[in-house]
Amino acid sequence: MRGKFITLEGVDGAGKSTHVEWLADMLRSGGRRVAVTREPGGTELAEKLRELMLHSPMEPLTETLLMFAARDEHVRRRILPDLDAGTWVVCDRFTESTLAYQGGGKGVDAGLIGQLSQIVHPGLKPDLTLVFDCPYEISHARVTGTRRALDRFEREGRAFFERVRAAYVAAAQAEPQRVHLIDSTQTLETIRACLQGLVSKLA
Ligand code: Z5A
Repeated sequence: MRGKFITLEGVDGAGKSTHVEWLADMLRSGGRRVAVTREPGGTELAEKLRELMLHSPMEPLTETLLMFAARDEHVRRRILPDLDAGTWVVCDRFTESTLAYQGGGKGVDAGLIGQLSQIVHPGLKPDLTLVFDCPYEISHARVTGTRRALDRFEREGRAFFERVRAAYVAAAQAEPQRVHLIDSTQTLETIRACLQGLVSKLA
């Protein structure tokens, strides 16, 4: 049977990476084969593109096209083969990030992003998307408290952050069965109980 595709999303510092390995281990303890990966990244070339995107100034459209170039490599070389082999894939960010950051945050046309996603991953949509939601004050403090050098996205200001956050909220409202907002100001234990409940419905 095909594996399930779970993605974790949210504004920078909201806390998604904190839960990725925990989620994978929780699934493994239930007998699943699980692969953990991330975007941008997940293959050798996509990781090189990630470095460019995080640190080199570029136009929003260039950034969007590079995100999908990296995603094409990732989907074809890792995600689809794993899912087809019955492995569950837990991915730190996917196309919902492009809609939120390049679309909501930088004004790239959502229709164009939709077209690119149809070209790069037709028929592939996460079975479950977990959006870690967090107010600016808290996520910003988390990011600046854990880092020395911030990347290009983390250096954006509050207005950008609010547009990205609003795009995620809109995504959850548009597809409430598949996209779930998680209040990331809660304790790790409360968040994990919530994740466990959501994932258990996928089996
Ligand atoms: N990007 C894009 O623009 N378009 C796209 O299509 C894609 C990506 C795919 C890199 O992603 C950048 O790529 C990203 C968007 C852009 N922008 N940025 N920045 P990334 O996922 O690698 O980068 P990130 O969002 O900054 O991830 P991160 O640094 O791993 O942050 P996080 O996962 O949201 O947070 P965390 O590392 O799990 O937690 C941050 C801190 O908070 C840490 O010290 C935790 O211990 C703490 N924490 C977490 N949860 C809690 C709770 N509940 N209570 C207390 N403390 C907590």
